[in-house]
Amino acid sequence: LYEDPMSQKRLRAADETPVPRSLSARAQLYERVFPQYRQPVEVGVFSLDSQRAFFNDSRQLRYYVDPGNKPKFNLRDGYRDRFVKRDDGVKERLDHLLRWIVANRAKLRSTHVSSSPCTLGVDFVTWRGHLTKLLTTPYETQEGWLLAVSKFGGTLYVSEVETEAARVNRENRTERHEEMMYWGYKFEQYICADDANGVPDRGGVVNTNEAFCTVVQTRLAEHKLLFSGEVDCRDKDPRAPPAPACYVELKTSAEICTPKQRSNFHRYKLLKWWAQSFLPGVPRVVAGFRDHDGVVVSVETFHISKISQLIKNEYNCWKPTVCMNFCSDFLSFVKSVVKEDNPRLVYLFAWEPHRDVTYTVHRDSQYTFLPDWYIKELTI
Ligand code: 0WD
Ligand code: CA
Repeated sequence: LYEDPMSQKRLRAADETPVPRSLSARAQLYERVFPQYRQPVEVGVFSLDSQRAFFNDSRQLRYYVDPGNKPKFNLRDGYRDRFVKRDDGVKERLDHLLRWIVANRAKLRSTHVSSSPCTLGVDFVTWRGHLTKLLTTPYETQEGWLLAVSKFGGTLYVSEVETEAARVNRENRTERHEEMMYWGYKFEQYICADDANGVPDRGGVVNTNEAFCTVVQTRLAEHKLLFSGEVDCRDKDPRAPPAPACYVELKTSAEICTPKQRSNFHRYKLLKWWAQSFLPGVPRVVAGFRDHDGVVVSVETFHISKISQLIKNEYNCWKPTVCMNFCSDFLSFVKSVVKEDNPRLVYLFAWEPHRDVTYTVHRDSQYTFLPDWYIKELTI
C-alpha cells in the first residue's frame, strides 16, 4: 500500500498515522504484563438442531454426568450405524451468530446506552474458535490461518476463510482420522444427559449438527468483544454458579505413557485447551484419555485457572500473557488497517508459521461474508 517512504511522509504531513503493513507473531515480543481481560458475561445462548436449524434458546444444552475415573467407554461404538455427520464442506461463516444478533439486538443495545441505533456497542464480532487461533498463533508451527474482516456500523466482523492447505487436509483425511474425529463426539454422548435428572443415552445416535452455543461479551485491553462458542454441557446442580462458570468442556486425548508424551501434552494440547476455555470463562475441562483402540482408560478434570501452574516446569513452554498480548495487538492492528465502513469490502489477514501477519484488500469478491439479510436488518 505505502510502498515508498515518500508516501508515508506525505501521510504524516497530512496528519494521518501511517498504516502498518504487517504484524510480527514472535512470542518474545509479547512477553509483557498480562493485558486486562474483563470477566466474560453471557449475554445469550442459541441452539442448532439435528438439521442445523437455528433456535434462539437452550434446547440443545446438556447436563454433565460424572463418569468416574476409569469408565472403559468404547468410543468406536456406533461409528458405522449411529452417526450423522455435519457436512463440513458447507461454510456457515458467521451466519448463526448474526442470526442471534438480529434476534437479540434490543437486549444488546440496552446494555450500551451510549451507542446509536444501528450500532451494537462492540468493536469485534466473531466466533470463539477464531480467537482461540489468534491466542495460539505465537506458538503455532504447523498451520496458518486466514481471517476475513469487514467493518459495518462501526463494528469489525471477523470470519475465518479455509486455507488451501486446510482444504487439502480436509478432503484427504484417512479413514482412521475420520473415525477418530467421531471419538470426541461419542465421548460427549457417554457423559451428557438431555435433562438435569436424566442419564446419558449411550445407544442413541451421535449427530454433529446439534450444538448449544453461548454468546459472551467481554473486553480485551481496549477492545470490546462479542463472540460465541459451542458449549458441551453444564453442571446439573441447580445451585451451580451462573453461566459461563457452570459450563464444562469435554475433550479426548491419547493416553499418556511416557515423559515425552506428557511433555507434548503440556506444550501443545494444554495450550489449545486453555485458550479455548479461558476466552469464554469456562472453568473446567473434563478429559477422557483413550488407548489406540478408542477405549477410554481414565478421566481427569483440568481447572483452567490451574493450567499455567501445571506447565511451569516445562522448558521453554507457552505463556498465557504472550497469547493474550498477541491477540490484543492483532485486534489493534486490524483497527488501524480497516478504516472504511463497508460490508462489501473485505480485508483478508493472512498468517503462516514463521512469517508476519499481512493483509490484502478485496472489494465485492468471493470473500464478502456479511449476508444481505443481515445488512438489511441492521440498517433499518
Ligand atoms: O465456518 C467456520 N469456519 C467455523 C464455524 C469454524 C468454527 C466454528 N464454526 C461454527 C459452527 O457453527 C459451530 O457450531 O461455530 C460453532 C462452534 O464455534 P466455536 O466454539 O467458536 O468453535 P471451536 O472452539 O473451534 O470448537 C468448539 C467445538 C468443537 O469442540 P472441540 O472439543 O473439538 O474443540 O465446536 C465443534 C467441535 O465440537 N466445532 C464445529 N462445529 C461445527 N462447525 C466446528 C465447525 N466448523 N469447528 C468446531
Ligand atoms: Ca469439546
